[in-house]
Amino acid sequence: MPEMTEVAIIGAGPAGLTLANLLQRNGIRCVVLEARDRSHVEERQRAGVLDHYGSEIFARAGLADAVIAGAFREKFLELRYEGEPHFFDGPSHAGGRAGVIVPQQLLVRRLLATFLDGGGDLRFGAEDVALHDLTTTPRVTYAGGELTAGYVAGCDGFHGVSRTSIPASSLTTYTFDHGIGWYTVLADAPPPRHALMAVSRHGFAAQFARGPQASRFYLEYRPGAEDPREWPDDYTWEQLRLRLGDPALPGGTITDKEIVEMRSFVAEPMAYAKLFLAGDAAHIITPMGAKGMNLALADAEVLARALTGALRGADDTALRSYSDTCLRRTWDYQEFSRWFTEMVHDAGAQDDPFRRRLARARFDRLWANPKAAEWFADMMAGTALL
Ligand code: RFL
Repeated sequence: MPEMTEVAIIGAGPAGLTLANLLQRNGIRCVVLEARDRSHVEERQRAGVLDHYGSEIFARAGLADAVIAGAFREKFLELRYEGEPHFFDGPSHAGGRAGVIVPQQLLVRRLLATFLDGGGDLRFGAEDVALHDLTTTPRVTYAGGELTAGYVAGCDGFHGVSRTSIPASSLTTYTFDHGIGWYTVLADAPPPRHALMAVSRHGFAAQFARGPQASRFYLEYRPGAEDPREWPDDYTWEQLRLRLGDPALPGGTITDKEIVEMRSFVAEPMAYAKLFLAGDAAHIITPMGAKGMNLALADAEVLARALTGALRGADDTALRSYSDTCLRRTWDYQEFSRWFTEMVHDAGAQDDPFRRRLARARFDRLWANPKAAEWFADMMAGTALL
């Protein structure tokens, strides 16, 4: 006989673990199936910014102390234009609201510990997950077991099995290639005083804190014309100094190198029968604007509330509108991410003076027009939809 649970959650990333914790607090039984082992999940370095809306999700659930204790609040974003600094004071334009720096792996580690300490059922190394009978009584099989569940939450990222279990005829997908490439390196190098993005005729670059002695850098590159994975580290540092306009930028050991696909993707609807997609399983967004992880958390909160209503209140209204609710925020953030991407990349475009001037106008508006500044600060804080 297969085991029974109320909600089967596929994937223990930010979306799956947030959902698991919120359901646990609402007294809903759930089982999390994670393909990888615990150390892999806990070590995966990716996002670093929890926006104001994201941190409020944990505050609302009484999880702030467990999950975001010690995180420091971001005040300024430095937008450096050909070496000239411009400081954007987000909190002062967004009623004091701002994001906090929380490395994704720390968030994941804390969510994992909180769920397990509360008696949560999380199965690592659950390979070959397959979903069956989604329109009747969902069944989930995996190497070593089988579950039946009232509902399935597909939180298994872009390459997971959940989205691909939906018949193609029931899904519309949108993909957009931003036509640029990003190379990211993690380095044992002192973090910047403020989150830093630099517009330069040599290409875009950015630097973000990833701990007291660690920075994540991003460098634009031309896909197809160059492969930055072949760049010697010295050349990477030379490019960073040039683009950040900081010849004295201290170097350090580069501990990780990755290509970030500057691609956006949305699957609609985010639900099929008793399967609900959350996070990267349903949408991916460029890192510009730092919304990927935050969208995953926002989906998880909406889904937790909707599942609780259906399972405890016998009211599936919120579950039926789950996809529409989450897609509104998803498209809003996709547009914001694209707007931001154009502003900081086109501003350095050597080959297109018209686009370059448009991007500069977009940039200047943030300092010249308080309403534009307010909108930008609200989008950064994740509070524009409130
Ligand atoms: P995740 O984090 O991919 O987690 C999915 C989990 O599902 C597991 N899994 C499976 N489990 C069972 N069966 C299967 N068949 C499975 N297939 C997969 C995986 O092992 C994994 O544990 O998705 P989730 O939870 O939706 O969270 C999404 C976020 O991780 C993602 O949006 C962000 O990391 C994106 N992102 C950033 N977001 C931000 O908000 N701010 C940032 O600054 C930021 N920087 C980044 C990023 C993503 C990056 N990469 C590499 C994609 C920087 C980078 C470099």
